[in-house]
Amino acid sequence: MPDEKASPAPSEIVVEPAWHAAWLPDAALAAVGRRRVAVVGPAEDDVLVTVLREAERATAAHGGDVVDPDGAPDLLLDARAGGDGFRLVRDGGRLTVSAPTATALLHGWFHVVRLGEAAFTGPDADERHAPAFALRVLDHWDNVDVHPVMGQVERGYAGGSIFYADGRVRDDLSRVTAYARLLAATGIDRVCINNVNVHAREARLLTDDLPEVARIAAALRPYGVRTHLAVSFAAPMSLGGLPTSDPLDDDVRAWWRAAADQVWATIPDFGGFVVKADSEGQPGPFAYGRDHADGANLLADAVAPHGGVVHWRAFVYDHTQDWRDRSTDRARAAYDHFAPLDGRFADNVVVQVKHGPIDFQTREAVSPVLAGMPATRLALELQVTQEYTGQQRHVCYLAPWWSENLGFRPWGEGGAAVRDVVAGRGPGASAAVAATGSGGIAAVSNVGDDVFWTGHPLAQANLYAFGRLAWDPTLDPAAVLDEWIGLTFAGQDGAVEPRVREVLHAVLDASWRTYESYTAPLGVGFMVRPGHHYGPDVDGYEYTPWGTYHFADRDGIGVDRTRATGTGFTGQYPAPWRDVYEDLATCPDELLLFFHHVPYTHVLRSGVTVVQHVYDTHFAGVERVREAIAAWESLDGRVPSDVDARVRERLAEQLRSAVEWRDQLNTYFFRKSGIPDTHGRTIF
Ligand code: GCW
Repeated sequence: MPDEKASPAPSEIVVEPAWHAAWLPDAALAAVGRRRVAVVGPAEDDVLVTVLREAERATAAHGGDVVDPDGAPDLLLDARAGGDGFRLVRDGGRLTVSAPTATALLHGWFHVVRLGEAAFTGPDADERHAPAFALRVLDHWDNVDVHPVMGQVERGYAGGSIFYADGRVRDDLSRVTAYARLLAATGIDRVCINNVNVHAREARLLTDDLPEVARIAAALRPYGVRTHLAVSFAAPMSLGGLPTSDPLDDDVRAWWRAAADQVWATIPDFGGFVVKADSEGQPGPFAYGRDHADGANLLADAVAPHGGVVHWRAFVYDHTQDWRDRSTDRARAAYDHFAPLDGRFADNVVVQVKHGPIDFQTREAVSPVLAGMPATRLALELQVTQEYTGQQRHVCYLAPWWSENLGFRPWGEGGAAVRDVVAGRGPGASAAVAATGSGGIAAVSNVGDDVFWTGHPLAQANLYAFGRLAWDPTLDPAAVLDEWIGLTFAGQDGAVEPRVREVLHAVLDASWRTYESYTAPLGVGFMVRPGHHYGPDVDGYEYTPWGTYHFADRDGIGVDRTRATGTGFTGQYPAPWRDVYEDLATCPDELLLFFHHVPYTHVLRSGVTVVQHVYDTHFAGVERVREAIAAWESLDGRVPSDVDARVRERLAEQLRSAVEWRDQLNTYFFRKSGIPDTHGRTIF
């Protein structure tokens, strides 16, 4: 136990006045701020100016200095080098970070910040650091107008939008620049600033509102973050007054080209478009008897002269399904629509695939689309915003789950992993896919105008971890969490009190598994309240058109997706998984109900029956939440009081909600099956 006096009192920890400093409090820059720092490179480059400002800010706060390059700096930051990413050389006490661009140098600067004292005191080194994925995007589901049902930010759990208020782009965008700074410190360099459900008001960002979009781009640019827009496939009609949006119509093609020309004329470093088409009511090429390659290539052609990219989402399924029809399987939809189109997408189209075939569930199989399109640039899409994972009221550190998805090997042990596929290194990758470094990664942001950015202060860890995994998907989630703790909870001297570190690991490391344990069991998914998706409702979606069913009856539960007797979804996987999932004896427990319909008495590979597993995990999950609360409360004054108060409030709600989940799920399955808990615990 360290001396009480050695730990900073909450009042000494610097918190930004208007919003929380997240992982960049001034204290996190203590080590670098104590040094003599020099910056060289093209002085007219906005991002180089940012690097210089960063160095000035850190050294002013901590007693170091910004010096001339030949003034014997401890840290030389040089933006005139060649190669990819940045190079870090430690020679004696002196550190040099060099990069070909100011943005790469900025990423190098934040790498040094992350390392803290170790950056300067470690053994001599010569390292190259480059991102695994060329495209690292955060998607915002922000609306300009408050949507009557979905609000300002669709699936947002952190207040309003940082970009928009009162039906327009905010006048003061300083917070957007602060956001870009946080993102740059993780390695994210692209942001799509509006909802993929493009409503009438938001569609106009593409045309009338371009000057306003340019202001947002200008706010992101100092930190090397490029702007993308979600666009409506029907824009030629709704904005251009054309009678059609048919992708093969000449006037439609000309309209999109002119629109793209205007965008790049206004914002020369604009990134590209994101499209949700023929999905949940959004317009798309199906209306004209065209397919998604026709649709995506239309936009690709328009943005190609400007070096732009089109992120085209594969989240296409029938949301007007009949629950009585057992032959339609939502899990099959993306593969059925997209795999046959492999090879037809232009080189600047990225097909963006949700990690699972259903919808960002706490547990589901990895999408087989990721293994089925070797001649297409694919991106993995994750959800940082916790729509299905506790809505930033529950602690749920998602990096272990994302890491499992990134590391999944669709062709079995020794084969390529998903992270290789989206980097253009999957088996059979076409020359174009390999040459582009493929589609990389994208995720839905969890940020809003809440003082802590993410509602739950500990949900900041998810945003940080997404950025770090986008840079290096092989990082260990616990190590990433450790970095985040080290920066976010740095005391004035830049160090974190060991007890704080220990408790944050205890609360966060296994929190995703805890969440899984008290919610829907064994990969079956959903069981959430319809619409807002918070809290338990086992049959909430069972008789709806959405295609997310569990088929529980008095005898058993689960979705038969086998080739032998079910929907045939297992056949979308290559070997060995098509057979591993097909066979009850080899299907992993955690996905059992995703692939099979089994009796409640079916014995899992773990040795317990399905129904007993439900009882055991739901009782245990609530206990884990109680333990997390006890651990947090033991911190008692070691974290800033505003963070402490917010976390306590959220933990109390998490416990209430976990108890509700436990009791509803246990009671539901007890009533359905009539099978009592072997331990005789209370089930209502
Ligand atoms: O998970 C679902 C959400 C929708 C969202 C959709 C999508 C933006 O419930 O709110 O719409 O996914 O990913 O397009």
